Amino acid sequence: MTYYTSAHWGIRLAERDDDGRVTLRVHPGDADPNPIGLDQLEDGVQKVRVRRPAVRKSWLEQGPGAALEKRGHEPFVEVSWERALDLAAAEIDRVRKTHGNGSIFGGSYGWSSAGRFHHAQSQVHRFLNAAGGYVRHENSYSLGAARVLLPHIVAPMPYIMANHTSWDVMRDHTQFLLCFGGVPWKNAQISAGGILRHHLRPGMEAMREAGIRMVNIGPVGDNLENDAAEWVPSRPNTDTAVILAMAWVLLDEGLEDRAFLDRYATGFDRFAAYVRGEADGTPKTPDWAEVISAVPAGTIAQLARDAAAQRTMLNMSWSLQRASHGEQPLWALVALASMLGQIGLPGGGFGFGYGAANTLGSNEGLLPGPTLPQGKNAVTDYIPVARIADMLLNPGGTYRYNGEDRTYADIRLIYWAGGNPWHHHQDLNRLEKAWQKPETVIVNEQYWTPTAKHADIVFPATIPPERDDIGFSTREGHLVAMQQIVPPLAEARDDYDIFTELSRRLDCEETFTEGMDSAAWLRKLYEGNRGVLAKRGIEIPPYDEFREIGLIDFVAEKAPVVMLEEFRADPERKPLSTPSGRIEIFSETIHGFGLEDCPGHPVWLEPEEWLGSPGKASEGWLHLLSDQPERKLHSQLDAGAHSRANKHEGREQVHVNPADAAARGLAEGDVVELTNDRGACLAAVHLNDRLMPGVARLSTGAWYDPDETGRDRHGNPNVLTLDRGTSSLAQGSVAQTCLVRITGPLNVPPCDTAFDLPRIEGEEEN
Ligand SMILES: Nc1nc2c(c(=O)[nH]1)N[C@H]1C(S)=C(S)[C@@H](COP(=O)(O)OP(=O)(O)OC[C@H]3O[C@@H](n4cnc5c(=O)[nH]c(N)nc54)[C@H](O)[C@@H]3O)O[C@H]1N2
Ligand SMILES: Nc1nc2c(c(=O)[nH]1)N[C@H]1C(S)=C(S)[C@@H](COP(=O)(O)OP(=O)(O)OC[C@H]3O[C@@H](n4cnc5c(=O)[nH]c(N)nc54)[C@H](O)[C@@H]3O)O[C@H]1N2
Ligand SMILES: [Mo]
Repeated sequence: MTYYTSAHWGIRLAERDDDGRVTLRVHPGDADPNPIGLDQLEDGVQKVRVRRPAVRKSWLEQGPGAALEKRGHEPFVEVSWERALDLAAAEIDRVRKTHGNGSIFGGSYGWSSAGRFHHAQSQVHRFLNAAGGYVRHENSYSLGAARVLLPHIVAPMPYIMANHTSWDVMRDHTQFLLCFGGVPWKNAQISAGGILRHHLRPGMEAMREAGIRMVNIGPVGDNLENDAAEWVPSRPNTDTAVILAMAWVLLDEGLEDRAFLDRYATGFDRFAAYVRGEADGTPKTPDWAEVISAVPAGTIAQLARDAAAQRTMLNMSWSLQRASHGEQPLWALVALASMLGQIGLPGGGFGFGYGAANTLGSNEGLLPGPTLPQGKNAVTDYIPVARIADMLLNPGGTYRYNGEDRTYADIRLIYWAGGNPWHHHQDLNRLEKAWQKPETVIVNEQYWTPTAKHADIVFPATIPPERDDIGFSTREGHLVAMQQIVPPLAEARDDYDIFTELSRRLDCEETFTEGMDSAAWLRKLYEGNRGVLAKRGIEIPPYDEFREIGLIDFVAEKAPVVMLEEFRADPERKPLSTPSGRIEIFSETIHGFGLEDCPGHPVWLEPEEWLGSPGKASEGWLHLLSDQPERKLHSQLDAGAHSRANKHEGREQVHVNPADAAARGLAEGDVVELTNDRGACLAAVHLNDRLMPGVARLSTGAWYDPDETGRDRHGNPNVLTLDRGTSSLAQGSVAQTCLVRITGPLNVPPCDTAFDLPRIEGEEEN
């Protein structure tokens, strides 16, 4: 028998042999499949599953708030489901009655299931809403700066995300693809909600065959999928300066498209005055930018002329806005694209994130899909997602966000389902302190992740191959009937069933379940979506037939996409949703917020720490990039064979330029310590001459594994990263702004502790 399952890395076929053993395979209809997750059911991964409900020992013995400094570092006691559910429900009830629902943090950020019903984040939000509400989060780690900035200046991120000019259009029309941060294939392996067909490699290959010139400006030379591409090394976090200097050249040589700027943009003159240096006495010339970025002035000037002379697509990686003042490079890019005047033309304008996920550049249909309604939240309070440690450490503290003065809640209880803050948050030693503030932490997890280990009550959750679901993602061309392939491991339960039991104990079962079990919900969500699609003239079979055929391919809905085409065609009748209806190169709204760290138009502001800080480079500091890992999705399946094969003696590899390694007496495979004021971790050296000297690269995803001193043994860059907001406009994560020292070689044993289970004791009978 063949069944389907699905994950953010792609649709998988499951085959069961005569002995009942299940093998996962990639989908044969995918031209460029990847092997992520094929090891999901293997022993190495199953070994780190949570098998039974567990409670932190001191919490169980002494109650909420006990021995908080031990959270994350003490044994668990396994208890029955009844006992664990009773304890959790009673604690949620105590907290909501004593402190109010505004003291429950249920933000629960993270990339849980591709299945649209068993999506843990949607489940926990629906449950907490039913139970009276919770403090939520806004935005994402991915796009913290962009999601706040873009609606002010051009269009909301969901529009931008879903309407990138497609690969086929670029192949036919683009002449020059100029990238900041590349178009990395490794990241386009995934898409939130799953993938039927991967588009990046075939798309880039077709562009290469069409002879389209490609240039990547950035610290890393191997993240443009094209051997013929040119690499212009630049210091991390300095792209804004390069873009401003390109703008200066266009102005200086009269190459800006005045007609476009007049008709489609506002505020260009104020920006131009800044670029010329009329405002601050510093013209943003290529010579000025060379000192900041290390890109030769002549190269900057020529790239500006080349961009103006032909059909040019500018692309910027999402990572650039995950940095100190991350609003600026993106705003500057939109300003530069406006000066080139090709926005809305086939193959021209700007892209923001080609290579960040499969969706960007897809020509699959923009279709609605099934989603679990989350109900109504009676609590209005929220935080920008990456401000979690700030909130926990400063209850009642104030901060600015998108023009508002806001106050942090006083959080007593955290509920997390479907995320891993010990993967995603910056400055983990700071998070360690913050995490000791709430009296109780409840986590639903499939695996004994560091987050599960940092909980008081852990509920074991099922994985997608253990449950039926519906896989869908817009512009990914499919609806897939995800099947239960194997029974739940040990005592694992679906998140939905866990929340059903809790809601019964909290007198909100009817609100949470509406009287339905999972099977009934799946049918309802599918049939509802079938009706919506039918109104658009798209017929799909009834639910039972869908479950039998397994996969619906929307290949007929494919059509070329040109971003902002309608706006260009008729800006009066199809204005943008910005206050002026046009592209805001100067934003009165943002200007009106009066923020020093994000004024009314794009500007160069020094990052909080960078290679240009006085003395830093000469003192041997390196800029650490912590990019997305090639062999996994964040921290997921880090224990699997595919991820482990890229580790050296059980550790993550830090890429360094051979010159930097030689200067420190380091060779391939040496174990080194990466340190700064915030923390330390170990990693194994990998020499890479496609990395700019002065820059190191340690991909994220290694499970946090601190020794007694707090030094991470496994190679998790987030013990080093900076926990600050991009600016008081967006308060996004600044993971890519980070200086470190690298020393070694160290004589230490291989890392074999990262996937250890916590100490688990059986419950005493009495
Ligand atoms: N230094 C640095 N840090 C970064 C970044 C960076 O570039 N550099 N990038 C940031 C970005 S963009 C992101 S999106 C975040 C990602 O951060 P996360 O999304 O938090 O990372 P994941 O490892 O995907 O965590 C998902 C967790 O959900 C669990 N899970 C999956 N499915 C289910 C389910 O059905 N039920 C339950 N209960 N649990 C489930 C998984 O086991 C896993 O532990 O990291 C951020 N952190
Ligand atoms: N395989 C895999 N794919 C993923 C993910 C994963 O975990 N694994 N995560 C997904 C998620 S949640 C997200 S948000 C996206 C993120 O997508 P991105 O944000 O694009 O991903 P990164 O890998 O952090 O960065 C891409 C490249 O940007 C470059 N870069 C970093 N800093 C700078 C800079 O200052 N200037 C310039 N010019 N270049 C710079 C680096 O060379 C880096 O390789 O990826 C998604 N795709
Ligand atoms: Mo992300």
